[in-house]
Amino acid sequence: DSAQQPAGTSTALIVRNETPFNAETPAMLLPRAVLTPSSQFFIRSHGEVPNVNVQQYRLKVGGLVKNELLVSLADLYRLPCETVSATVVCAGNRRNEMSRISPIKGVGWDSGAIGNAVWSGVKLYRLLELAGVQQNVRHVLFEGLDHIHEQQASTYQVSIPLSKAADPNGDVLLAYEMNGEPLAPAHGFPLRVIVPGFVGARSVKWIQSITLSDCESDGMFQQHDYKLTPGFIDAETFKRVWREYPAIQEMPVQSAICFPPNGYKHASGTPLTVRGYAHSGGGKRITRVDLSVDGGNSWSHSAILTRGTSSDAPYAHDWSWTLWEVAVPSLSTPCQLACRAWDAAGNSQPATVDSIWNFRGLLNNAQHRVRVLPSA
Ligand code: MTE
Ligand code: MO
Repeated sequence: DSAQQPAGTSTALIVRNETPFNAETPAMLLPRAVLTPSSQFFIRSHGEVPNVNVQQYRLKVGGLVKNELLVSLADLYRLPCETVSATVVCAGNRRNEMSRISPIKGVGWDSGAIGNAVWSGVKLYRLLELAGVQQNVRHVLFEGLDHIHEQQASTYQVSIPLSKAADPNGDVLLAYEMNGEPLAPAHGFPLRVIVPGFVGARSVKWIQSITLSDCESDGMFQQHDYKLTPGFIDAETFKRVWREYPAIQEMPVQSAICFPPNGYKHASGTPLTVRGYAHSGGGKRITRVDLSVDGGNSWSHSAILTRGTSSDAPYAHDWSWTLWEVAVPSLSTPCQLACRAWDAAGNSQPATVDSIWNFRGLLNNAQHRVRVLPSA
């Protein structure tokens, strides 16, 4: 097993796929620290980790630009270095709960395909200014060096809107450091994109080119995967109707109970501290997390929040998750705990997984439920 374990990654990770290596953080470890240790940070890769020669490495910035750029790492290190604290979350986080309703193809994740880190590097808008954006540009395309397993010949390609990419306060970063250390190979060494507030799929690792364009990426991860569909669309139907659905960009509001785990045994009538995370897309601040001890029939507790974004920045810049805890003075068991978060736009989570089930198992942000059993 350890033969497959990439360098610098913790053996505590739950391996979901060996080749390519995909693994999640045991949810119980997540609320321990606002910054997820890099070694415990989940890994989602669609292909093998590419071997990069740092001397020869050049990032290409091209497409509809006034001056095409070929940027070495040394060039990047000479530009202003900025640090952004941001959560990365996979669109498939919590897919396993959807698979229990009806089987789904895709990596099986519990609630640990999420992590929060500080990322350092050069803001993308600076490179866009250096390259000169032509007037008809609407999208910024990213291409990784890796070759994806699902489509042997193709590299990993996605895009984000120019409005996000070119906004200095959008904080899109070309990051060479994670938590104050050089990126690990599995997390995108030597350079990756971080698109705060967007689905993890847009934060392209091992970035080799940035292309300015009047249209979106035509890559499969922009057009055919990572789209949210209604429950009545199946894989076959989707092959005809994929154009009708937009690519997922900003994440919805989300929260999960990380402790206790499902099926935890607890002496009835004694205190229990419940812990978890909450996060919303687009930088929207988490304003509240509610806890229910009766499966969501009533919401009896408000959580104490620990924000991952330390500044008092206005509502649109909370890129980091919020950790939360509720000390329940006396919990009668058996019971079902449920949590729901609210964000600054007043969004909250759907009550049931059934109501948002989709054939790809994406964006499961239903209220998270955990059963607690009496101890013997
Ligand atoms: N970038 C490249 N080049 N190749 C990939 O397969 N996976 C994406 C994104 N960037 C991916 C990629 C997905 S789906 C997610 S969720 C995040 O990387 C995961 O980032 P992490 O592995 O650092 O946690
Ligand atoms: Mo992902």
